[in-house]
Amino acid sequence: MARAGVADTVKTWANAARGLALGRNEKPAILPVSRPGAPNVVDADIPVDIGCIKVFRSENFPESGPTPWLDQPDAAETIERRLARGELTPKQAEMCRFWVENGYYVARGAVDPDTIDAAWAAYEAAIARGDITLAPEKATDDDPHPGRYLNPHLKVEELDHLLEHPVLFNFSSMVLGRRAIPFQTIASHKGSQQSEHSDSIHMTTYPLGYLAACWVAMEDIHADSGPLVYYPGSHRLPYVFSHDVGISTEDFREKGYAAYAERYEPAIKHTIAEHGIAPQRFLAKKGDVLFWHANLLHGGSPRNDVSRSRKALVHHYFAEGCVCYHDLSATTSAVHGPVESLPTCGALSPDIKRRSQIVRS
Ligand SMILES: O=C(O)CCC(=O)C(=O)O
Ligand SMILES: [Fe+2]
Repeated sequence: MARAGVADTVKTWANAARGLALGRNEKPAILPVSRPGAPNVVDADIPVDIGCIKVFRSENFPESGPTPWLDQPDAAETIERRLARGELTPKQAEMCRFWVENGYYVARGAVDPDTIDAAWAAYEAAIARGDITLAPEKATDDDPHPGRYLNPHLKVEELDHLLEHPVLFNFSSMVLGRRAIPFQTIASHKGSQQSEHSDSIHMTTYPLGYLAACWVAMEDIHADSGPLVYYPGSHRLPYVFSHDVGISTEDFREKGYAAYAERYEPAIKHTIAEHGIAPQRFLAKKGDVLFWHANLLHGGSPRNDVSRSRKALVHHYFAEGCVCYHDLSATTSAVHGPVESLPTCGALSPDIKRRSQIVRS
């Protein structure tokens, strides 16, 4: 996208953002129809025999649709058509239009404070019991807060229930256009200070774009705690994968995240500067939620005051009917179980034309 395009969009939609909110009483989005009896089938225009993919990196998959409905060139018309048919409420249509342009959405007060407090207390109790052990991950010697924890919902029932919270699940399903399936959760006591990135290099889908994330503020977020930052409109820039920035499978195996810090992070900083996209900070109140698109650039801003906590819970959902893997580490996602159980995509189709198109790498 041209430099002016993204910058103009950002200005236009910064105003529109005010006043848009998904209240608790908002009618949930109409769920996409899921095909009964076919939960493990990959819905891609180009069939791929997943069993033949030996290295799960984006360059080993074909460029295939379908593109998520809100990323398609006719998204605006589709939204109006669904609105006219009563499949979307006027408010949901407004959210979808905002998503198309900006790649994020802020839902103020989406989760009620009592639910938040109960979920966080249960997380702390699991830590106190020793069910969960947090690494110190000290940013400075005097950093009093512990590190992040991956997939706490597998240990804490209250966090597991939050994955099905109607606002979080329905919004994610609405923008994905398919049923949202939990991919991963992350709980944190403090700011991540993570460099800007798109989640798609870490959590990748085939076909591309079927990931949606939400960040739930588990307390009021102070400006000096290192709030989440995001770059409106950046989701419309091209996806950048390991291959695009010269990180080979061996590079990651040998150097790990040093290879990512060396090649990927500077490339993304360069892209942001080149397109002149201004960051926004998520200065949330407890229970506010920020949703973002699979390719929206975001990160953790510097923690100006390390004594301040920044309690948050992130959900990453993928959509039913896609393959999930990790481009950077070239591994399949645990959500699929062992590789042998990965869905084949058209490989068993009775349609010979479809079978002959199967890509084998
Ligand atoms: O919480 C943060 O600062 C960043 C989180 C993030 O990038 C993610 O969970 O995808
Ligand atoms: Fe992220």
